[in-house]
Amino acid sequence: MEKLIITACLTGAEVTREQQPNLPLTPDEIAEAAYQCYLAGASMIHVHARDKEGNPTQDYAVYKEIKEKTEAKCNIIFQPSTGGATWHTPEQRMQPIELSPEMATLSMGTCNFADDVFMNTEANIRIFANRMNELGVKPELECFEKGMIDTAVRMAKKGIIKSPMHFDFVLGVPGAMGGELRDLLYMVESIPAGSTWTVAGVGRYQLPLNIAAIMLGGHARTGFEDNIYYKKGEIATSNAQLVERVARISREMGREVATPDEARVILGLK
Ligand code: KMH
Ligand code: ZN
Repeated sequence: MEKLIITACLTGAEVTREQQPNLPLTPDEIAEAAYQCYLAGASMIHVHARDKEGNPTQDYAVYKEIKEKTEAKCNIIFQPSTGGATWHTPEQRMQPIELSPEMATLSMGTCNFADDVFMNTEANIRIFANRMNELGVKPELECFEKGMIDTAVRMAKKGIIKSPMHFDFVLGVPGAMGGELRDLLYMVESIPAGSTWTVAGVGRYQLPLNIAAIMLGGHARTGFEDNIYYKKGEIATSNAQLVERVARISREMGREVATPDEARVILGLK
């Protein structure tokens, strides 16, 4: 089996310091959290920027600062969000693509997102994908529902999305697909042969779905964007604590953890 790629989703757009006192918010804090996750076994970071007040921002300059500060510390793969927060405009959301990162997220459809709607029209998905193609940015295809996989496959047939595709199944968002094992299996069975995939389980689904990914040959996303607890009732002390556990379990199950350069090969980034 391929080595495991662990993605650390460090901050997200929704979590607050009140909920998670160890949440990294400033570029310095995010870069340091990225480095600690790298030391713990992560080969990629999924990044959401925050402004000086701690609110979600898609500002190019803030992402640039985070990218540069992270790259000064280690060679972890930098994957900015183009999802942002539900209230960001498509134009705001696209800004980090202009940094030409190796990867960026690309959400593949619209769904309810807790009390809000996460809006991704096909027209906008095409605009995001075209710009990523122009700049050589590989999309991580965020699929919150099985229909979003079907959209990706349709767009791949038209050449809008290049193959082999890399999927991220985001399971357990209130308003979208659940995070039971059968939900993951359905998603895994629905992607084209030759694709790679990772899974982001929200809340209590995070650890069980990470372990399922280790067993099934997929890859795992962990971190505060999706879950703030180490276990029920116990707030995690850092993103690295969550990464370290996934790395440890994977190694104990006989699956080694990929370095950033090994992850680049698995994902076709180099
Ligand atoms: N914050 C969510 C509304 C992504 O990063 O690409 C969208 C999200 C997806 O987190
Ligand atoms: Zn995100």
